[in-house]
Amino acid sequence: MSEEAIARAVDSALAAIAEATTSAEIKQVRIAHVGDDSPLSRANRGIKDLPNEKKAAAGKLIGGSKGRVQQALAARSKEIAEKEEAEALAKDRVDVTTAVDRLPRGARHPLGILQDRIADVFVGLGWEIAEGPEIEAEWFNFDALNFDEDHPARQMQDTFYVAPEGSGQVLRTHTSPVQARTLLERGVPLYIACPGKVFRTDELDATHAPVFNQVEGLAIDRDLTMADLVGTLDKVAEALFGGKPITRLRPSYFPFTEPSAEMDFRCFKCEAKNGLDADADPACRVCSGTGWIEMGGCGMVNPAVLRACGIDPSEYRGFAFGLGIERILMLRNSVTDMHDIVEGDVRFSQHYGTEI
Ligand code: FA5
Repeated sequence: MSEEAIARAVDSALAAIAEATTSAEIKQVRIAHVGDDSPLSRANRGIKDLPNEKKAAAGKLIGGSKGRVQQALAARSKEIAEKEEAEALAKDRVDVTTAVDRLPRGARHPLGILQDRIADVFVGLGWEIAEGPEIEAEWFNFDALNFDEDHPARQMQDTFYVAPEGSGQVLRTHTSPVQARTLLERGVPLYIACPGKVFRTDELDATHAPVFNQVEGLAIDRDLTMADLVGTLDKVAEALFGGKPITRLRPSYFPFTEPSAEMDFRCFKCEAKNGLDADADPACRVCSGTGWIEMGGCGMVNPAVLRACGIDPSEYRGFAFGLGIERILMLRNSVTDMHDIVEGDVRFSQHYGTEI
């Protein structure tokens, strides 16, 4: 290849490089002008066929020419890459002021909201909120509450025992152990409410769950009577269900209260506002036509419990009650199936709105 031909090859390569505007074009220019089949590469391969005395000069010329083309290629490639990147960034620009699809909003579970609301009711009455552990000593869960050694509630079908056998620990089956704990810790007089989780070996069905919530109430003072218990329950019912709810107590039995009662609220859905059973709506789905809704157990604290906690029952007495919070939620908001409460589908929680 003559010197002129090499100069022409260089000129034509530099012109092609200058004209290329995209990375695809510059790639083609590279193949055409410095690729294996390009005039300069062919000339390079031809050096070996030249007479020895011409080889050095030819090598210098061709190598230098190819070097110039490659430098120009590198410079133009860099320009093109920068230009293309700038264009891509401009095209992908995000307008941060544009409205975007939000992540689906979560919701507080209505049980938590109701629990806070119940706690507020008691705080409003001047009571304190107490807490106890969910893994509880058998002594607090049963013995301190006057349960006999062979009380059926101690049997495995009701209680989750914590391994190993004989550990003396259970998952608390009710919030009542908080009674003994707070009596021992805080002394008397005492007015406490304790909302919290409890555990029983119940199957999950429309009205039962193995893990559910109760709120315990305990008031111990010098002159408390059943009338104070009824007055307190009326206040709680009024705060939770609105209006002037009517409550009734039915005789019952709990080892830790004497006398004991089941507490019913007059059905808030029926028209039976006068408290007469005959007024109940036989078709009412909330109370099954009875006119009454069972809310929990209550009674005057058994002197044996006070004695177990070092309190003189001739000086102090009081009342206690335990309400099922799921039960309150079901009745208050017409939830017909416990599964909806425990399954954790956010759509269930969402329509309660969020109260902080
Ligand atoms: C008790 O647990 C007593 N500790 C209540 C008490 C406290 C009585 C203080 C006297 C003084 P009971 O086992 O009846 O009582 O449960 C109380 C409430 O918990 C029931 O009325 C019901 O509303 C709720 N409950 C019981 N078992 C379940 C369950 N498996 N799922 C959901 N709620 C339940």
